[in-house]
Amino acid sequence: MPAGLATRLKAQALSEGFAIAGVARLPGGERLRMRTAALQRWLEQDHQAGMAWMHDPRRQDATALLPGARSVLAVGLNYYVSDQQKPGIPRIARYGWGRDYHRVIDQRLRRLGRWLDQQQPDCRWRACVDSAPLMDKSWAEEAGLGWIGKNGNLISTSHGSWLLLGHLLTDLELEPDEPAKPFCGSCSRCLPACPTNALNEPFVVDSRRCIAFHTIENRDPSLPLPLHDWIAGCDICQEVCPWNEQHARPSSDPEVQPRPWILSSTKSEMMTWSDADWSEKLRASALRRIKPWMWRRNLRHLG
Ligand code: B12
Ligand code: SF4
Ligand code: SF4
Repeated sequence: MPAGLATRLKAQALSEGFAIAGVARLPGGERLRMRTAALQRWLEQDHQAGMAWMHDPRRQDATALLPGARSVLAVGLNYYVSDQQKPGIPRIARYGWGRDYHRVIDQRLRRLGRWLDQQQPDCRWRACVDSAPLMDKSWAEEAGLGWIGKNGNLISTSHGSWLLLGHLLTDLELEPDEPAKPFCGSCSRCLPACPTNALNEPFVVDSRRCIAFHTIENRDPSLPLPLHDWIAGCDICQEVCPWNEQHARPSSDPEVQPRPWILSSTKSEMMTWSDADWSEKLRASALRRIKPWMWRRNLRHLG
């Protein structure tokens, strides 16, 4: 392996617009085995609610996604912007304000993969963003990007938790980074801040009680809990985190800048939008996962 390839790959990742990058070696250390066991426990306790795909066995074995995989590059896209939604309007979580992060991260990871091809022509790689069954947060933690906080999000000391994650698996043996150390310490602010008690146990998100799950994933015509002003995802447990208060850095990346309608549209305006209007507003957005009828259901549920 050419000396310093991992260092150059991480530098290349930053030049692609990622805020942070690190490398881990498969199969990962003891903590990754604990995370895999925690995932199994989470599934057994039905915390995945209706998300049947969470049972995919490949999630517990990264080599199943790329046979012969030896290393993984973990990257974080900073999606924090200084804009705020107008007070009193239905709330939409920040991860959905800009262009669909799956597309943004995937395109950038593929460019990194092609760069790797030039450095090491016989190598193999695979880009994974969220929809690929990989334990994104656990691998990012292993690659030193940050730790999994008590609110269930990966937090970095440099950017807080406003990071969307992606991975590039490769069969190359890259020099790994140190796994991240946890820095929640004695803080537990996020736990009582969750208005629906989805964080009953630190680190464990019970999707059945999580507003993000119900607004985005629940396909039932009615919802079992109050949405506390949210109609698409929920950022409460991140907003209260001191690491975000102190370390969120507004990004100038054009891909994460908010669509104006998200910052200003009222409930009554949104209720008049047709399916075609929603489709237009949600072009190339991660929020497209929420179908027009679900937006209306969520809006009605606000009361
Ligand atoms: C399923 C899923 C959801 C579900 C379940 C949430 C969850 N936390 O698992 C729902 C729909 C609710 C959801 C919501 C959100 N999600 Co989501 N989601 C995922 C997905 C697809 C899988 C996550 C997963 O494996 N969950 C299973 C459980 C078992 O894993 P876990 O959360 O890591 O929890 C375990 C660890 O915390 C571990 N653990 C860690 N430390 C410790 C310590 C101890 C002592 C113990 C016992 C356990 C423990 O134990 C936990 C449970 O057993 C990932 C993408 C991916 N492919 O990984 C995105 C992902 C986690 N989501 C993401 C985002 C942005 C969100 C939202 C912020 C969106 C929003 N604003 O609405 C919310 C946040 C809700 C929250 N508080 O976590 C990002 C997170 C980025 C980051 N910086 O962490 C990801 C990584 C997507 C991405 N590619 O960027 N999500
Ligand atoms: S996203 Fe909202 S509902 Fe879900 S755990 Fe965090 S605060 Fe609770
Ligand atoms: S609010 Fe406190 S306990 Fe919760 S994730 Fe942030 S630092 Fe950790």
